[in-house]
Amino acid sequence: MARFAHIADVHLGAFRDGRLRELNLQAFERAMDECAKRDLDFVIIAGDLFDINIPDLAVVERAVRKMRQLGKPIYAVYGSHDYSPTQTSVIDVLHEAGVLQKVSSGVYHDIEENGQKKQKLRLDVITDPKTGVKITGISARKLGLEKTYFQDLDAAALESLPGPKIFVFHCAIQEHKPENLQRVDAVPLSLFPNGFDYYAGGHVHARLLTDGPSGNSINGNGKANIGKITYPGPLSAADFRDLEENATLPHGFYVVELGVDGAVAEFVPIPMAKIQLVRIVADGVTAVQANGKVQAACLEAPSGDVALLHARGMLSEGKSSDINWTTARQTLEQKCPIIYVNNALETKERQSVRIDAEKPDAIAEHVFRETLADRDLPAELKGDAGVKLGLDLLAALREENPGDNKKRWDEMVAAKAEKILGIDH
Ligand SMILES: [Mn+2]
Repeated sequence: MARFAHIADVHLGAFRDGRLRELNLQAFERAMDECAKRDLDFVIIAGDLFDINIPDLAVVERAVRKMRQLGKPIYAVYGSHDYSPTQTSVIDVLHEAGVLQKVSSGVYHDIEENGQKKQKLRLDVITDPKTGVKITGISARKLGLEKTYFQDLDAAALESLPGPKIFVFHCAIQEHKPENLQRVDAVPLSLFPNGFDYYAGGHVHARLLTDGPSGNSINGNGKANIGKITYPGPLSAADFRDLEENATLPHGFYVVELGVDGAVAEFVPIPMAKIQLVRIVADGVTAVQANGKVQAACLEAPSGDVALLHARGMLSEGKSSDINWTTARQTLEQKCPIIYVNNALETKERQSVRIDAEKPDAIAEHVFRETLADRDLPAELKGDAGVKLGLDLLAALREENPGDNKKRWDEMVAAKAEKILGIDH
């Protein structure tokens, strides 16, 4: 019936180190080559094709060349990284240029439910011209606001569509959250429309493949017919954590065969690089001893393309800057040309603050408090008052742009900020 690729979280343009950025880009090029080799009908990109909404044009050029070469339809949603509420995204540009097609547009309309008028979101559905497969989906929005789209979704309209059909999304699912993301915002399965043959996910940087309709994927609203839910995980890597995982578990994408009996997915690994982990735990030792451990670990490290040097622990004496990182790097460079240092060593005097990294509000509050404490400021900008002011201003900036008019939105934010600051005109 149809054969397609399901790719997600490519994060083209990620990494400050140009060599890592290049490896990430090459992984995408190789993935496109794999798609060409397999003569697929189309490709689905479930968000975060790019690392930011306006990436470096050299990166865009390379990606576009490869997508054009493939010559197959590419259907995509925005991810949390390449979406912007106020600016145009590269995804919009590529959509207008015909390089890919966005599959997440829709309009709100009135419907009557149990005698009550309600506003419901009706999604546009694209039909792939060659296979007749119907594709629709929901993009990421800022700060997990895509949940409201799911809540407003006119699911009945989608469920009554004859198949085969694919639902593309970029968010975590409550029932399928990996352990390290337990506190992250997620959408429950009960808000997903039923009856799709394949649910192509992105956002969660961990691979997942559920059983599909015959398996255990009964969703929360009592209807059992929910198809395969899949996250391919990152195509290569976008940060230290991805690289760390990629050292032992190959990343890649899914090739899916959509037949009368449902979807069968095969994982296609895309080796990114030979990654060596150099882990040092220096708990309760002095900085001098820790330095010994770091240097020894670097000497013992095997060769590869990328070395991840990860040092953690609480030093009993001295500070992490006492460690000779330059020598450690030089030793590693003999064996791995690319080095990524993650120095998480702590000292008692200046213990880095452990806060719930999944809650942006707590982080913002903490950062304001710390920053304000160190500064010479008038009393009304210090302490709780200063923190509140900072948080209020941040909230005004975070608000979504309801329309396309950037200038009007800028003025709206400025007016709100003036009100918070008590500035009168
Ligand atoms: Mn991502």
